[in-house]
Amino acid sequence: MVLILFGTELSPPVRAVLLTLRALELEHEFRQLDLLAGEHLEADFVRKNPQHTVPLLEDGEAYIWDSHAIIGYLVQKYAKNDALYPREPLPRAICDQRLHFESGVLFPSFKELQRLLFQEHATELPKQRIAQLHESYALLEQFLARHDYLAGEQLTIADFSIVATLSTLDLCYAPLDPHKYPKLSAWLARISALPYYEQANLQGARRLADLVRAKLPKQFDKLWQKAFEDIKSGAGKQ
Ligand SMILES: N[C@@H](CCC(=O)N[C@@H](CS)C(=O)NCC(=O)O)C(=O)O
Repeated sequence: MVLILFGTELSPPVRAVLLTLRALELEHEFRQLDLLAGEHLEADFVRKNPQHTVPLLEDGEAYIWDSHAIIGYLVQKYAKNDALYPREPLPRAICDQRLHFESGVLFPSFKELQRLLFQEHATELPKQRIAQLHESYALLEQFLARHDYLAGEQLTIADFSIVATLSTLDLCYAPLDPHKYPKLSAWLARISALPYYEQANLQGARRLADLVRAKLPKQFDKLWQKAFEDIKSGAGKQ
């Protein structure tokens, strides 16, 4: 039975699932939904997921939603080993803590910015919302203090969950300053080197950044001027 993923590549949590599917080399069908056109509110989709969020995974008779539940399920059910979602209590707890951080802290900041821009049609980003993103970046920098990956010395689904949102925030709302967040920048480069990263995550993040740029041309250019200056001055080189 082929797994069916409902969503859009514009959505970070959908891309966290795409990264996991690709890492596990699982065959799947990707059914695209246009959220801006309200396709996730249509009766057929709401019957499958009353919370009408994407991603939604269909596996045989089962419908599973929330990216964190989906990616944990995929590893537990289909992976050849538990490396991507450790079974030992302490490594599992650390991985879960990072997943909850994405769900409870990082993603809500992103979703609020999206709401302001695409529903309230804000023409400027509130400073305090951007400051909140930097608080999250600083915490992630600390999570990476002693290890190369977010939950330890090996890649886990916590990296997939957080990279999908973080890379989107970096491209759309708050470019990551490699001077300020050297470990986080190096981690992003490390994950970006995965062979499936560009297709499973970067393409969608770039597509969303184009939409954000069209909404906020002035602010976007200011954000990016700073990022380009950093690049020109050699900041971020490892
Ligand atoms: N915590 C959820 C968040 C899912 C979510 O809010 N997705 C957004 C797209 S990025 C969505 O479906 N928005 C439509 C809605 O909330 O009705 C997850 O990780 O799956």
